[in-house]
Amino acid sequence: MTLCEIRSVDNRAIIHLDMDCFYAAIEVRDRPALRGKPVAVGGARERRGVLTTCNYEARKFGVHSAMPTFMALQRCPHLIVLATRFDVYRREAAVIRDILHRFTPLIEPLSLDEAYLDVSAHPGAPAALAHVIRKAIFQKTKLTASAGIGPNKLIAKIASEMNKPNGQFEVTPEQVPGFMHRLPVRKIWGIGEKAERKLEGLGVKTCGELQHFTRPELVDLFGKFGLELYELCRGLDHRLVEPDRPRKSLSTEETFPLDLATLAQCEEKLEELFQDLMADLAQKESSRRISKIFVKLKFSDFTRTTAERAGLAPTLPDFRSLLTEAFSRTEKPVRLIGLGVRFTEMETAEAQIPLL
Ligand code: TTP
Ligand code: MG
Repeated sequence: MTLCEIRSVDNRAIIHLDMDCFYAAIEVRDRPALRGKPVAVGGARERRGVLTTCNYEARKFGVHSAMPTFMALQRCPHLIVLATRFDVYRREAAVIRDILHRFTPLIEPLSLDEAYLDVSAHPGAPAALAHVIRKAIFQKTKLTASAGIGPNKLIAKIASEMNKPNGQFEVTPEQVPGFMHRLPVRKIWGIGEKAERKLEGLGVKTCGELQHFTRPELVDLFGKFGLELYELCRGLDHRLVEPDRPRKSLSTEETFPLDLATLAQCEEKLEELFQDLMADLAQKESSRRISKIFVKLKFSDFTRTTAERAGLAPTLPDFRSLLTEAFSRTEKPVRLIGLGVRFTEMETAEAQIPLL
């Protein structure tokens, strides 16, 4: 058990962070002439496209994600519909992820633009911290984010919608009963349209009203989920933030336009690849312990070999010796060289210690 898990699971400091109209915000940022205009991102009307999202100006017209583009244009004839640029969104998401990692290693991404952060171990007040995080994201990306702060994932996620866009909302543990009392049942994950209608038929609209049901009654209505619902409608959620698994290795590689016929030619390329790997390592995984280094070769006939050894340091001479070993196995012309390191498997507790 990690130190973090010793804390009560019901009283943690969780931030749910959600970028505002993420794809659309990126497009508007990159095309300042579009600022203030209704903008959506998705497939063209002519190709029976669907919108992935739209900005808040477009939402005023009733346009929303997953809406067919032709329908969106009926509601908002001036809507500007742009094609998606996933590579740009992914790059931006990685920049944001790096910013979040400055504050806690306990980050659970939900999608490209959404994540839970467990900041229980952080000395600062969680709402102030959410503010600092949002500001850091804006300074770096010129994109706004909204945040919800609460004692668990359920509350934090619901709270992040309360002051969207570019806002945040905190529900302290003391405020949970009042917050849940008024909350529409639909806000609870697991309650979809069908369940909402079922409850409405029983005269139940808010979580406060749902709290009058006993566990067996809820099981009768919703099966096993009824037991969870009994807790959720009281604002209790025992799910922990589950961080992404740390990467096991990091590598860099290059495919050459002309095959390298000799070891000397391969060695010439080694230094540049080595510098790339070192720069990447410093930026992304500066504090991880390295267990092995390796050199991978792909040959002109598309066969491949990897020379790998434990206990070697990631130095140029050590990579050179692995290159020699790999090359001498076949001496075939080389079309690709890859250099990499493998990390020691980290214990979760070890990953968390720096913040405690
Ligand atoms: P969301 O966070 O759901 O939406 P959003 O960021 O556009 O708007 P909000 O301000 O309400 O948070 O989704 C994030 C991105 O995921 C969104 O920009 C586009 C993409 N997406 C789809 O591709 N299809 C969908 O149906 C939805 C909902 C989102
Ligand atoms: Mg979003």
